[in-house]
Amino acid sequence: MSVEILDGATIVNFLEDEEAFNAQICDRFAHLDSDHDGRLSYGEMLKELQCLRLLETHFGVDVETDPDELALVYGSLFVQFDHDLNGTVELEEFKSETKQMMLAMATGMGFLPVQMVLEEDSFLKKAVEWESTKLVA
Ligand SMILES: [Ca+2]
Ligand SMILES: [Ca+2]
Repeated sequence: MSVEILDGATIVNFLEDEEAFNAQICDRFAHLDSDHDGRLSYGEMLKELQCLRLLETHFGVDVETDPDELALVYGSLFVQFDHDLNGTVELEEFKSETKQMMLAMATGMGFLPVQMVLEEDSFLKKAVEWESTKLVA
């Protein structure tokens, strides 16, 4: 975990650099796909869903602590990724949904820099790192 300052533009610029974004998506997907069958089951997605949930709490959404409620939240997030409803999340689904979510987040953030606590391997952290390498280059 680290504290970073970012704004909507950081995220949008990162998403627009398709090469950098795709590389991160493939990385993340391979990392989550622990049985290497090329698709993410609910169990494999759970870690990612928990990160997303954590992010939502940054944006003022109530934190549900009831395990049953949480299971419902994760279930509905999973279905949001699983566009063809075949019970697993494929790379393309993972990519397009992650992109949508990050865009929504960027829009919500606007262009005023905000301070956020970021997980080391989260996409937002990658976006910040990506931006700092751009600035140095
Ligand atoms: Ca898998
Ligand atoms: Ca699917």
